[in-house]
Amino acid sequence: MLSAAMSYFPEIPQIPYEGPTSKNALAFKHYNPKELVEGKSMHDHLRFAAAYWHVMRNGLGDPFGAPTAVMPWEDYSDSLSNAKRRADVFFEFLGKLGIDFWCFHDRDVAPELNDYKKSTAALQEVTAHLGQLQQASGKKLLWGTACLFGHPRYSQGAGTSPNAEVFAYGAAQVKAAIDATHALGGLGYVFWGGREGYASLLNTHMGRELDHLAALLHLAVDYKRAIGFTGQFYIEPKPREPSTHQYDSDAAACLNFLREYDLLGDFKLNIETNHATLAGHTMEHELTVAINAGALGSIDANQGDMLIGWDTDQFPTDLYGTTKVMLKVLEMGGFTTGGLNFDAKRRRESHEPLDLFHAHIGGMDAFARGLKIAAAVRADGRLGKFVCERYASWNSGIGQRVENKKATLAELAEYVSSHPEPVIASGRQEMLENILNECIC
Ligand code: XUL
Ligand code: CO
Repeated sequence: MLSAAMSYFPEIPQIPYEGPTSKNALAFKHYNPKELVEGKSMHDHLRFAAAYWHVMRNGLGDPFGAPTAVMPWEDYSDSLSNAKRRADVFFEFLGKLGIDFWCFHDRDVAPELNDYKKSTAALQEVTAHLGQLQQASGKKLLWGTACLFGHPRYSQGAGTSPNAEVFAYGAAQVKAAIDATHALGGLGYVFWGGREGYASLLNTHMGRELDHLAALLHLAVDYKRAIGFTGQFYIEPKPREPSTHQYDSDAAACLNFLREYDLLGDFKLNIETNHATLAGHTMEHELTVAINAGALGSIDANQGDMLIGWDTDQFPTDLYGTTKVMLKVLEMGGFTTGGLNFDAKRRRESHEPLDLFHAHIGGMDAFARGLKIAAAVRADGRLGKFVCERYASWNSGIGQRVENKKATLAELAEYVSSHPEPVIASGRQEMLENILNECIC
């Protein structure tokens, strides 16, 4: 365990809030955890989490070049001492930024040893160490997950593998990852279908694969109940990358799958910004689809690069983006089990440990501003009022009868026959965009 005097980031102070006029790169300009917004602290609205896989395990390699990240604490071995030291580094990192939640994959925190029993024993040992670090720091696990996409055995899927033994291996790995999450008091558990999809229908039985994926999720629900794990299960939609066709391609596809297989009562969605844009949607579209189904659970906060077109997992800096996300979160009444997990990595050129801090400070400030702007939009009230008035014709008369399922087609024909041509009001999109810009100050 890390001794109090020892530091892996000796040059980095505890990151303070200094306000919008500060020029200190290692200070928050907008994220003031105790500041109240709509009567609740920023800390409790935003529930920031850091992703273990990006902070501790992402070497920043790309398809054309070697990893660049400088990690002075690493000996790059699969040893448990290396894994535990990494955990110490991560918790110092969380402490200095004031990030109180974290997320992990089983193989981020403990090594894959190409042997289920050995890998699981390693995970259990590192989990015990992580539990001590949580206890000492008060940090909480937002969610855990199993990496069912990295190892070659999963190259053709895990829950959707054509090979039943691979399915069994994936299920066994899910069991061990749920156990670790449960042991750490995790508030949730995510299923991202990393390779749950296909590249060609020439070799794929789509119907059987979907049935098997649902079977895996039902087995996980049964297990969760059996061991008394009360964390929320989430599915994380994403199209393409890695499979050409992912079964969980967007929020609507996931909701349809969950309904079809009678899983909707046990799952919510974990929506990620860069996944939404890869699906050809905006993030607020995906959030709205999830909210409408009562199924928005958590958010993987990042942003993509529209010029590159793959999952670049960049830190969120776009204030329109963070504002629109926070408008949806406020509209929903805030997170319950979920939060804002920075599923984001530095650019390959930002290879120094210091850049980890700049990246998270920027993301936290961008969301703090988004929260303040969203609250200002709601206090201003013009956008909300406009939408209410736009749909006012549904509140009485023929509109109300349709909404209440009282009207008949014959009645509507009679209504139209005895009324003049409808006059539709302007949607005023540009005026509303101007109002949003007025609130961004
Ligand atoms: C991949 C992705 C994953 C999930 C967890 O694009 O977002 O990191 O969040 O497996
Ligand atoms: Co993600």
